[in-house]
Amino acid sequence: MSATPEKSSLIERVVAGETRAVARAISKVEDGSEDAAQLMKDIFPHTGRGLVVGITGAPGAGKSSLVDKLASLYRDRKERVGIVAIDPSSPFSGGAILGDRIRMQALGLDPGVFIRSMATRGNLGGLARATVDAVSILDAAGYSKLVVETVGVGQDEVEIVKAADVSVVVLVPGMGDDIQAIKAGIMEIGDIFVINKADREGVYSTEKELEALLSLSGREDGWQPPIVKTIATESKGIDDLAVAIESYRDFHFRTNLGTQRRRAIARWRILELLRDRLLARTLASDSASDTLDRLAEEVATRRSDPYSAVEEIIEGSRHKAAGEGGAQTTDHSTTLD
Ligand SMILES: Nc1nc2c(ncn2[C@@H]2O[C@H](COP(=O)(O)OP(=O)(O)OP(=O)(O)O)[C@@H](O)[C@H]2O)c(=O)[nH]1
Ligand SMILES: [Mg+2]
Repeated sequence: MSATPEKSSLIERVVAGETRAVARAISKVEDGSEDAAQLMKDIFPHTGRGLVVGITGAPGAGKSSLVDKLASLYRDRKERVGIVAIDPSSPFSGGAILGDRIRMQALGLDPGVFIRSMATRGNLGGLARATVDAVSILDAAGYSKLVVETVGVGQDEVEIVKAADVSVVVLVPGMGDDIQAIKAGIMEIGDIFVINKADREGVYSTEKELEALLSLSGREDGWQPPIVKTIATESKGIDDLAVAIESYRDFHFRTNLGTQRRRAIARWRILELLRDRLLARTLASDSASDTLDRLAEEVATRRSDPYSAVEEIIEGSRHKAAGEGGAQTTDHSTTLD
């Protein structure tokens, strides 16, 4: 069946690049509303044109300042820029949201730039999916550069950056031990490394340390991640960053690695969605939350264990599905048993 007129007009308006429609579509995927799935199905044929740039790094490294300057550079080239920032609800970066708003205020007034924050709070695991969907919506709306900013802590956020066409990791001078600490998490996902705040002491030693680390971790694709030095606050090095981004994209086109990466991203998106859907379906009933509370209590007081608890939930939802779902589900579970 075709979509309702209301829905198809939302798609049409998104594709026409209407800001309000874009905002509404993103809210739908963020809330996980009923018609979000149909919306994303309709959006999909219009995607795949923009370049997705993921920017990650420690709290306060200057990611938003860089995004701001990079966006201005793209605007000078008459490109439309979509920015999705993951609202850092982590205690590490208090006050950042307000700072972002102020820093990006000038951009926000430009109709060629769309800025959206995604909340990490209260998003039951769906953050990565919602963010990637938001990027797809912006892509469909004709934004040719899609920038995702995220603090490089937490699995979800690393996944989000991995789903970008180009991943930029932002460091600052004098991190020393920090480099070691974050190495495990985000070093291997960086296609480009930025040493921002290059106006500060210790740029040289940070660069040397980074070079040493990078030389150890030879990449399978043969790409040598460049190190770009920037001073975001003074708009210095932003051109170099843009050049690095373009060269990585060209490298991918030339070597056909883009196909591999796209396949890996597609696989990840399917699994992410499957996980979301299965979880939502399993916890869909009114009694699910009570059951969860009861099982949590049982595990906490050691009357049960987490494995048995999960088995009980799965059994429960299977029986429910068999009861409601008619012949097909029943047949299926019969063959399984
Ligand atoms: N000295 C100096 N300060 C900078 C530079 N870039 C950014 N800053 C400052 O560093 C602070 C943090 O910058 P943001 O751009 O908010 O950093 P962020 O990485 O987005 O921070 P979170 O989103 O909170 O993780 C601000 O006070 C900026 O003005 C730089 O190149 N040199
Ligand atoms: Mg920021």
